[in-house]
Amino acid sequence: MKKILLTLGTVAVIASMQSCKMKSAESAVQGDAASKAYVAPGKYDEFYNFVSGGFSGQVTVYGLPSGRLLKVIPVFSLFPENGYGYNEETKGMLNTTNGQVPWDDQHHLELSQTNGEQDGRWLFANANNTPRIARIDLTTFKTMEIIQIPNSAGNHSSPFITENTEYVVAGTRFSVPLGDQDVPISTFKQNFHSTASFISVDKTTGHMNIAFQIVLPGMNLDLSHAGKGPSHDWFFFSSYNTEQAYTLLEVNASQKDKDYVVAVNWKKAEEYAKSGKGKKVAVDYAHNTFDDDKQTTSSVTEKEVIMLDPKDCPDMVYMIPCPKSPHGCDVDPSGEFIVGSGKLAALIPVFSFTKLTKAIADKQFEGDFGGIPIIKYEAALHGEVKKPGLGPLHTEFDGKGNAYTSMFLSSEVVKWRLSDLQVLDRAPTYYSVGHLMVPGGDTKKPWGKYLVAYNKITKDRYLPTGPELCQSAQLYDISGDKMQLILDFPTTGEPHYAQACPASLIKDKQVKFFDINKNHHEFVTMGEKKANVVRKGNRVDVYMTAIRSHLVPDNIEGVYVGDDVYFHVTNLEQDWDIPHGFAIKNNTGAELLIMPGETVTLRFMPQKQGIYPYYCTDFCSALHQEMSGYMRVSFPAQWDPKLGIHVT
Ligand code: RUQ
Ligand code: CUA
Repeated sequence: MKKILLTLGTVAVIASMQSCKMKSAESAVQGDAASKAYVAPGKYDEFYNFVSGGFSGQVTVYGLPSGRLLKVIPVFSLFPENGYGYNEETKGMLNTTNGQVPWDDQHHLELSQTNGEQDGRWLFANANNTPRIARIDLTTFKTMEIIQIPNSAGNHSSPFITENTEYVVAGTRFSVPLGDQDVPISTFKQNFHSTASFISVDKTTGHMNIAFQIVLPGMNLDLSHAGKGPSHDWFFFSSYNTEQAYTLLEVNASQKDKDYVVAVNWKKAEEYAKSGKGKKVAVDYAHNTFDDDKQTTSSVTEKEVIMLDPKDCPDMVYMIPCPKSPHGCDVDPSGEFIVGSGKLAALIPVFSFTKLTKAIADKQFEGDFGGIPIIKYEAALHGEVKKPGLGPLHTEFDGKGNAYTSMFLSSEVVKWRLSDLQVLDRAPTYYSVGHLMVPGGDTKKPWGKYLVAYNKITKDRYLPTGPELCQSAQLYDISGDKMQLILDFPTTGEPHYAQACPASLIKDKQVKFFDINKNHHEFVTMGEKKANVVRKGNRVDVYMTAIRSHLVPDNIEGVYVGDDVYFHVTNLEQDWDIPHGFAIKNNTGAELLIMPGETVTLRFMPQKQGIYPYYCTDFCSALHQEMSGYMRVSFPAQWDPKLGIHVT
């Protein structure tokens, strides 16, 4: 009971702190801020900033330092703007073993790395709710692959990656029984487990595969990061609810003074998996891949996973005590320091990898958790950052020996030094900051110039928009000793983690259009002369072309109510930034947006007779308004399979 009172007291203090800050919000911005964030019209931003969309399920791309929104990349949610998840080619991307799941909660992003540095090839994104990981290609900004994670729920500590993108990981936030068993919830301790899945990434194609899953006791794995340099072989996960509560978590999962950072030696795990130490377990999970050549998603159900039990695999997993319900789990650029941010703790513990390995060698253990050795707290500890602020969540690094931690409760970013753990500076955020991001700030080579705070609450920062106000990002210049707030910009959905890299890593690799000669779509139309309407039973395939400023064919007759019509529209353009759109009246799905050289399919089942206009939706030329056609749908009509005709 005492604990609850303490918490309420803290909240009251914070509430009053926040109201003070609202008054000083303006004075926090100095005179030269505008010029620092100013990117003149026609000029490029210095960084791409990829921001998670939270409950929008998508990923957004901003320029930094301007904060200009450049693109929404559809990933886990349907996107009527370009037909993602609606059209025949991409609807398989959202396939799961529970059918098409058209939404998710997208929290964390990781750019692919080579030797611990960003390489600008792929962006990985997690889905929390129906556990999945997506891979986005950064030459097209398209989602190319989504893999479902079995034996998991609340896929939160994901998709963090190793230094050479050997693996992306997926850790379970909501422990569940393995194999979706039907058991009483009260048997949590015996039957519920968390798992850490290691998904291998092919070096050339980026293709993902679940290499193995490590079975861990029931608890909530929260966040993670891979080691680097000396700690290359390791992965670190924060955990909470090691009380193993299954009800009233707010109180019951905050009982212990310390939870754990789970240290996994993934190199060892890899060896165990290869040498047959794991169990092959039957599972079902969807694996969806977009085939560039056929321009279509292939979706398969995978049937097996290798599971490793720490009991059979010595020296693979250790627990490091960490105060108190840690959230962020961040590794500094040298790979020596592991920062656990206990969201209910009044300090920030920093662990030393050197000490950790020594503690393991010297067997400095204090019991076990579910059979996994617990390393003595002091034995692995580099030191504690004292009085950093309230509610530490996430830490990023600038590559100059400094760390930046977000403080959710006291609404501030705190800069501190890794070597002596001294607090150097603090800057208010408006308000309740969640994640932080320094470009490259979780890699070996942070770019260090800016820091972005992604805030949960905006209150008085923008023009009000009804009951829900936008979430927001705030950009700080961190090139000097003191952090300087230079810009606010609103975000889409709820931003969690983000990544940013220099524009030069990506901008010159952009695909400008797809080579029409390499289009091997099953229903491609190679030139207007090939445009055609083909009937098979009640299925009608329209082979259509689009080029400025007409659609071919533009008159279609002989379609009947009850027909199943597929418009396969090939954009014949071979020029940058000339997509054509396609929509037909009363179509119940979304439009198509067809990139130059691409073929995309809209399925339409007319319910009533009449004339259905269709048109290009993207203003593509001066004669865009002329880019349209008519389809006549006749009634009544029933396909007589014996006669092979429609009968009235
Ligand atoms: S979690 S702040 Cu996924 Cu920290 Cu969002
Ligand atoms: Cu094509 Cu408008």
